[in-house]
Amino acid sequence: MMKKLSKILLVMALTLTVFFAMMAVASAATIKSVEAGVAADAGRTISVTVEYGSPEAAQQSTVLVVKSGTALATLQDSDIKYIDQEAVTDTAVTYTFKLLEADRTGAYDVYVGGTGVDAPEDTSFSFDTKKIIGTITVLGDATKATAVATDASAISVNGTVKADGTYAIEVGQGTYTVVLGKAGYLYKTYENVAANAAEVNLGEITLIGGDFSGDGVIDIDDLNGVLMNYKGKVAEFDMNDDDVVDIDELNAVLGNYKAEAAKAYN
Ligand SMILES: [Ca+2]
Ligand SMILES: [Ca+2]
Repeated sequence: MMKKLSKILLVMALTLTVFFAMMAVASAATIKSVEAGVAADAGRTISVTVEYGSPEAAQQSTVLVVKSGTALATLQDSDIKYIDQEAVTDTAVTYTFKLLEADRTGAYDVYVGGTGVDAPEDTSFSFDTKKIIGTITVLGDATKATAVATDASAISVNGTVKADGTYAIEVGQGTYTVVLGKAGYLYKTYENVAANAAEVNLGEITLIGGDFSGDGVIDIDDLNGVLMNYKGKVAEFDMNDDDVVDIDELNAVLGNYKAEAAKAYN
């Protein structure tokens, strides 16, 4: 980890040196093309091709990628999404790279330069945002339901659930595990959801009530919880948001007793 950080700091220092050097010698650098999401894993592979006036004019080429709007003057380590340097042996240099999975949405600025370049040239690219949508049916306030998409790197994106139960999770292109839930209900899991279209609709699901402990099974813990809080105003055990733990909750536990999240929705 420290080694990696040191390397980043070293490349940063080199880059800043290059940026300063650019001001001293005048020459031309042109970003010929920036292509984002052209490969099989579209949305992650970026290709930046830079053309220089001559190989001698830009002995070192540098490319820096940051989120759009990042101020270079106050650049932090965490702002750097990609940075690299190449020796220029031709007039064109192509960088092909991937961003982290967490950085698959939104717009980015690309800066290129080199020794012998008068000013860093910049351009930008953006990834398409995909939407995972559907409808959650629950008793009471649907806006208290949750819709979360998690990628292979365990990075999660929270969606929004409207009062009518419709939800939308905005993600970058990729494959996700989507979990829908609400306090007092068995969560519903969708595995391997491929977000590869503008909208991916998971359809309507009615959540099964009675899991107040949130452990994915409706059992004695949930029954005891409802009985101990019976006629109480305890939000944790109130699945229909009527401000009382009563027959509704008891019926849900008894009616769905022994139901498990992993099987109940199949
Ligand atoms: Ca439970
Ligand atoms: Ca209630």
